[in-house]
Amino acid sequence: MKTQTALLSVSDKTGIVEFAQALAQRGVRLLSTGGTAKLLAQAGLAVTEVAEHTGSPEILDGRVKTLHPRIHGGLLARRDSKEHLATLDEHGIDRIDLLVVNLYPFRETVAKQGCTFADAVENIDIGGPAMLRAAAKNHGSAEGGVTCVIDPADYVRVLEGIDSPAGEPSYALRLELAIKVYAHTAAYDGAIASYLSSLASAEPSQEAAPERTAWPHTLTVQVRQHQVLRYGENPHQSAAFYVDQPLGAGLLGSYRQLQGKELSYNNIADADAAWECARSFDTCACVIVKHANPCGVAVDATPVLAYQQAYKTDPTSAFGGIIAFNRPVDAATAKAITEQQFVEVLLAPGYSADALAIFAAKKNVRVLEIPQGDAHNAFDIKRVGGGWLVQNPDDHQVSSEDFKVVTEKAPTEQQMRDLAFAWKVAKYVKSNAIVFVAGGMTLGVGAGQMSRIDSARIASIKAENAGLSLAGSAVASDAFFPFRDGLDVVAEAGATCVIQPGGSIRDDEVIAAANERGIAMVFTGARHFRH
Ligand code: 93A
Repeated sequence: MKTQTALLSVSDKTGIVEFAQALAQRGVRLLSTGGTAKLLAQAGLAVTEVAEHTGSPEILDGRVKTLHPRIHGGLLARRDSKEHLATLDEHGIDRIDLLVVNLYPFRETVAKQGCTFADAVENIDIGGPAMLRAAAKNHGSAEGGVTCVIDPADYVRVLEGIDSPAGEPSYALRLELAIKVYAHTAAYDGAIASYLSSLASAEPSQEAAPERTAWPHTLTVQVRQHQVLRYGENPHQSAAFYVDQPLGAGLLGSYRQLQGKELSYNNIADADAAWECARSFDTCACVIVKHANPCGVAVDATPVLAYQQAYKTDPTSAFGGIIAFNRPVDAATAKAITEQQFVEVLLAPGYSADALAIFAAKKNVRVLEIPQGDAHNAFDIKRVGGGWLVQNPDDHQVSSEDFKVVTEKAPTEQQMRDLAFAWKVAKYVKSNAIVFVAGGMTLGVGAGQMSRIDSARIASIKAENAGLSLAGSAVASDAFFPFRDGLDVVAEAGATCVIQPGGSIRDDEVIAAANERGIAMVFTGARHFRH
C-alpha cells in the first residue's frame, strides 16, 4: 500500500527535519508529537500534532501522548483484512503506514554522573516502545504493511522504498526494520532492568542514585546470529557465530569474506587472535597465528617485508596458519604468501586488485577484509559451568616511557624498541608466555605452558629449530619470574635484555641474577595473563 501517513516522534532528532521534508515532498501526511512537531513546524512543514489527531491532549507531563486507539488502531490494523480496514472506517481511524520513533535516552541518562532516580524513571519510554512494537508486529506481508524506523541511518533506504513502484518499502526492508525494533526494545528493557537491579535495596529518592556497582546485576547483550557453522571446535560439537548489535568497525565481527571456503569455528577464533594482535601495532605489522597463538610476528616497512620476517620465526607452524596484516595487502605480499605456504585465512583492512587476482587462483583461501575502525569490545566473556565470567578487555597499555629500569645496566635505544615490541606480542600469547625478539621480529615464542621455565625452554628450542640466533635478543615474559631459574634460561639462550611486570616476592633474587649476567631488565608494573 502506498505510504500515505507517517507518525514521527523522536528524541534523537538527527536528520528528522530533512527526512520529514523528503516525506512531505512525496505527499506523505505528517503526524507528530510535541517536541518533534514543533521542530518540523519551525522548518515550515505542515504537520498535525498527535493531540489534535486523537482529540486527546498530552497528559501527565507527557507520560500519555500517543497511547490512544486512533494511534494504535492505525498501526495495528491488518492491511490484508477487510474487517480490520472496515473497523478503522467505522471508528474514523486513519491508517499509519510509517512510524519513525526513537526512544527517551534511558541508557545515556543513567550513565550520567549524578543521575537521580526521578531522572532515570522519567526516561523510561512507554509510548515509544508500544508504538514500535505495534508497527513491527504489523510489518505485514508481500501485500503491504507498516514500516518502523528507529535509526536515522535507515531514513534513506525508506525513502528509496517509497519512491519504488509499490510506493512503500519492500517486504524485505520492513522485515529487517521490524527485527531491528524488537532487538532494540528488548535491549532497552534490559537496560532498565539492569539499572533497577543495580539500585539493590536502595529506596527511590530525589537524591542522586546510590553509587553504582562496577558491574550491573544483570547483563544485557544484544547479538545477531551471523552464521551457523558446520561444527564447533570438534566435529561432534555444533556451533554458530553471533555478532554484537551494534557492531563496531575494526572488530573481527565486521568482516567481509571476499573469497574462499566457509569459515570454521577454529578459523574464527584464530582469526580474532591474529587480527587483534595485528591491529595493536601502529606501524606496518604481520601476525601469523596457529591454534590461537602467534607463531610469528614482525613489523617492517611494507607488508611483504613484515610477512617474510614473521614467517622466518617458525615456518613449520606457519603451515596452515592464519595471517593478519594491519595494512592493505598488495600483490608482492600475496605472491610471497601463496608461493611460500599453505594459508587458511587472510585478514587485512584491504587488498589491491592484483593481490585478489593472485588469491583467486587459490580458491580455498579465505580472504577477509575488516573495515578500518577503532572499536573495542566492551567486555570479555568466558563460559564456566553454570555461569559466565565477565571482565573488561585487557586494554592496558604501557609505553617505553613507563618502563622502569631495575638493573645496573639500562637498555639501549634499540633494546628499548625490541622490549616494547616483545611486550606487545607477549600480550597475545597464551600464558605462560615467553617471547624472544630482535629488530622488530619474533625469534622464538613459548606459549601455554604450565611453568614459565618450560615456556622459556620451548621458545629457545623453537628459535634453534628455525635456525635463528638468540644472541643479543630481547625477551618478554607476560608475568613475573617467580624464581631466577627462568631468567637464567633466557640469559643462557642469549637474551641481553628482559621485560616483565615485576611484583614477585623474589624480584630481588631475579634482579640480582640479571645484574650478575650483565642483563638490562625493565618492569612494566602490569601483567598480561591470557588463558
Ligand atoms: O512518556 S511516554 O512514554 N508516553 C507516550 O505516550 C509517548 N509517545 C511517544 N513517551 C512517549 N513518546 C516518546 O516521546 C517517543 O518515543 C520519543 O522518544 C519522544 C518524542 O517526544 P517529542 O516529540 O515531544 O520530543
